[in-house]
Amino acid sequence: MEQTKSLKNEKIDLKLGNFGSSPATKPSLELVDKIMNDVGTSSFERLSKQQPSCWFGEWGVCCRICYMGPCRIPTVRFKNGATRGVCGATADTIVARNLLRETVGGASSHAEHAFEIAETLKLVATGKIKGYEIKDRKKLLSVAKNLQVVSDGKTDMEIANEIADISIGDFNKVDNAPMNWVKAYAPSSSYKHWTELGIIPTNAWIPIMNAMHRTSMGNDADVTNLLLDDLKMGIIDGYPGLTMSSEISDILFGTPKPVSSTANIGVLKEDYVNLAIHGHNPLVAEKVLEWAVNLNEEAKKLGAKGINVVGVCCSGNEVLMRHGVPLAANEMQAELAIATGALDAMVVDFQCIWPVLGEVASCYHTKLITTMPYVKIPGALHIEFSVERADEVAKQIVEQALLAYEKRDPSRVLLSKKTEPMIGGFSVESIVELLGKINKEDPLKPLIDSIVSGDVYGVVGIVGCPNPKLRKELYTERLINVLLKNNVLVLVTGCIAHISAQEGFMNPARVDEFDIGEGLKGTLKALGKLAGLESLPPTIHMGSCVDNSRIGVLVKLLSERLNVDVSALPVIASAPELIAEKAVAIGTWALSMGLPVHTAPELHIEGGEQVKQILSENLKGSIGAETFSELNPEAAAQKMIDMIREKRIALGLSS
Ligand code: BF8
Ligand code: SF4
Repeated sequence: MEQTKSLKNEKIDLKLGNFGSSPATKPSLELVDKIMNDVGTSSFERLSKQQPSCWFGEWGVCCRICYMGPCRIPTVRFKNGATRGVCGATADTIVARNLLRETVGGASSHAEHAFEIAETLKLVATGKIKGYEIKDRKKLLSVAKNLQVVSDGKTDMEIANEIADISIGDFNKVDNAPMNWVKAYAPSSSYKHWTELGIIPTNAWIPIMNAMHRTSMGNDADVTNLLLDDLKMGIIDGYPGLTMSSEISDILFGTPKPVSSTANIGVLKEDYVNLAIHGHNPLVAEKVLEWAVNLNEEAKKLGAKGINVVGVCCSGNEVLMRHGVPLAANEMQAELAIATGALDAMVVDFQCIWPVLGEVASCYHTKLITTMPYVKIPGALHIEFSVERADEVAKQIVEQALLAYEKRDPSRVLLSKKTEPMIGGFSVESIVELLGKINKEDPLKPLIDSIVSGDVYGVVGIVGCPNPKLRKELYTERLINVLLKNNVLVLVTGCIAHISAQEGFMNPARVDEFDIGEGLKGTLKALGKLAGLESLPPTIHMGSCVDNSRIGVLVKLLSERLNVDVSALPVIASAPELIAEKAVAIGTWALSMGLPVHTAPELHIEGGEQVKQILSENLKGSIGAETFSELNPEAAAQKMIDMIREKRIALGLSS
């Protein structure tokens, strides 16, 4: 701690932000010193070296899609300079094209994730692979029903085969019929708006190709036309992306139920072989977990007490939700998990895996193992994964962790023993089951009653990432605090779930410790008792980022049960520490459904007056929703509460 004290206040603040403010997380601050000493770099150090950041990029007015450029438009901010690119593109055209390309990046990530899982279901259903099976028959039947697959008289494999064909077909069909997953899972009011706007996709791949085409040099320059396509890309993200991924993963691996676990870097254990699972693909994560169990005795032969599997970012959320694997680190903390010197291996698949991890791992005994043919990282050991060879590959990965354990240098280990208890695993099914204990015939009614009475004033889905730009201010924790105080039910996913768990917002035992509004606290306690807990946790963990689909399903159920437009519900989506294009795509999907969407930092649209006008104003007239940005978390929370109040008044509820 000597060194910490010797640093300037500003630097200490940065460190506080990195691990949250709770007593459980404070000991981990030392890791920031350690990574600077051992490796010479950290996220905050790299961020500081990027300052001042380029405002053209931040405002979205830099275009580099052709070699007459790069072009940038200073006149959106200053009096002098270019008003157009060499080709004549205006600031608004450039901003709209850039935004659409960001959304394509996110939608492509989620679509490929879904496609790989749908292909796996096909291989399982046709008996072509052995390592996976249908674990959740109930979910199989419910997905079949949603997709209008007749189940009667068919075997599970036949049903699964039809689901797989429909899912894969949604990517490669070339007719003009709406995509099956969109028809099946979109809220009816949203579907109606999309039909009127003509933005229902018929296929996942063609619109992605078209969006890249139309945003290349010399094509679509019409801002409204580009933004309509942006909404379509959001729909692609939502259904043949998020929803297909979660629903088929549930069929293959089980639908989550409430589960106890622990969070924080302290979940790494000195006397165990520590193996972290990082990325997003449950096809990899589930197998590695299975083989860690299979090879547990091998660890004991090496003198360890066993193999301790821990989760990082969304793969962590996947295995937490289904198996209670502890949450070690969010995306931004992955490098610090390695810097403990106690992590023997980190296996990664796709998305949110920082290239720096190779360099960090090479400073320790840690084996960083890449698995995807399209995600290789200098400094990592590549063991290529395929579902056909899943068992063999997962075994090799765990064996690498065992080999690395023997090389661990105890003198370089810095571990905290502090962990934070948590409850996760809230699928829609588990929430409905819980509410069904109050009203079996109409399980949503108790939740609706709580909203009507104001005990639950509204609902905010807080999703996305830990952004070093805002982590230092503890943006997410502060936002959650204000919402809870005002009786707003907070649903979380992704890395926000990690932040929330580390802060204690998922620990039912701390429900009296936080300043939670009496109505919400009473509701959490009453529902918790029904679940056999002292209370539900202050924030409800609904899963990984693809599991935002679970929030989408809940929104669909509520709007259809109440027969109101999604935009009328007192529900808001927030990405308070936005990083990834995926988060932009998820927000675009939420917006397209009719939910107001808050982001911080602001989307890269500041330089596009018309773009801003459409997203923050005009869309209210068609889909009933808007985007807004607010960099102060308390002000953002207040704005959400005000919006919820307006919606409540419009619904005739108490304000
Ligand atoms: O998909 S929350 S930093 S890990 S993008 Fe990435 Fe953001 Fe974390 Fe999960 Ni989601
Ligand atoms: Fe410049 Fe137009 Fe080329 Fe963009 S497309 S870089 S604005 S010339």
